[in-house]
Amino acid sequence: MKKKKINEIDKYLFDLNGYIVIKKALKKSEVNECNKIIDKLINLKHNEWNGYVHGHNYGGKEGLNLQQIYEAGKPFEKLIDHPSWINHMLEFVGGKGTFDHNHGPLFIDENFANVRGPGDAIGIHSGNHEGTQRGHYRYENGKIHCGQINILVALTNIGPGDGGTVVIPSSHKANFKHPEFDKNKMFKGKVSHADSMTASKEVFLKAGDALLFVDSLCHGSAKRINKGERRVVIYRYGPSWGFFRHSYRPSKQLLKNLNKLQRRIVMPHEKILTPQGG
Ligand SMILES: O=C(O)CCC(=O)C(=O)O
Repeated sequence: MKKKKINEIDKYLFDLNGYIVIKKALKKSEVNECNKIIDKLINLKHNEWNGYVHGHNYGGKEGLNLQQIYEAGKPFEKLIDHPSWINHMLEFVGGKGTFDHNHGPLFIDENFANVRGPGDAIGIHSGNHEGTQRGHYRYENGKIHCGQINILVALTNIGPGDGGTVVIPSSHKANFKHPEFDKNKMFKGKVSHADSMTASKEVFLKAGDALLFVDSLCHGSAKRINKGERRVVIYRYGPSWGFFRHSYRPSKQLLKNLNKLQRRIVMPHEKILTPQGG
């Protein structure tokens, strides 16, 4: 598959809204391969391991996270530099031809699959009002420079009632906190309704479609009310000098399996300099 070029509309809409949807980012066969692997991991409990994949949740109703999912086999390794979005990440994280690329063009600081059932959701969070470095959006000298871009790929169809991701379009540039932000955050497992917030948009996706967004976009999800599961996979990309969000590190075996670009994205400093040698 050829690497998808960014078209001018993608760039315009990403700058304008802080997100874009890439339709059919994964082929049906790629979605099926990922789901087959998740089927085998789905019974992991919080804090249990299966190989190098870790079962995790935040203690509320956000569903099961399968952290370090890029350790779960080829179908997930392929997502690291997937042709449907790698050019978008390079362009939107930016830094080509600068110090930012000294040890590699990008870095994934978190990667996981998330599975939610009825009643699950994630509260609204992020937004330019927080002013964080990690999620920031900046345009300068004709270029976009972002601290973190997320790719969220649907592995099941996500329509009304399925608990779609909710965004506040353009909030990556907002100067004020959304007045309904605090009452729609996650509180002790209770979530109010991100999808009912003024100016919110719930993003519906078909399995294989991907939502790409800058992390400073104010976002969360609707509560799933339908039966069954919502499955997504999320990889977060930033500059090569970033660091891991959690305490996980890639396994030696994973690093061996990867191609050069993937390896640099997963572990930008391949050779560690010490007085004893690398
Ligand atoms: O689960 C979702 O729909 C939103 C994902 C999310 O909140 C995040 O990536 O921080």
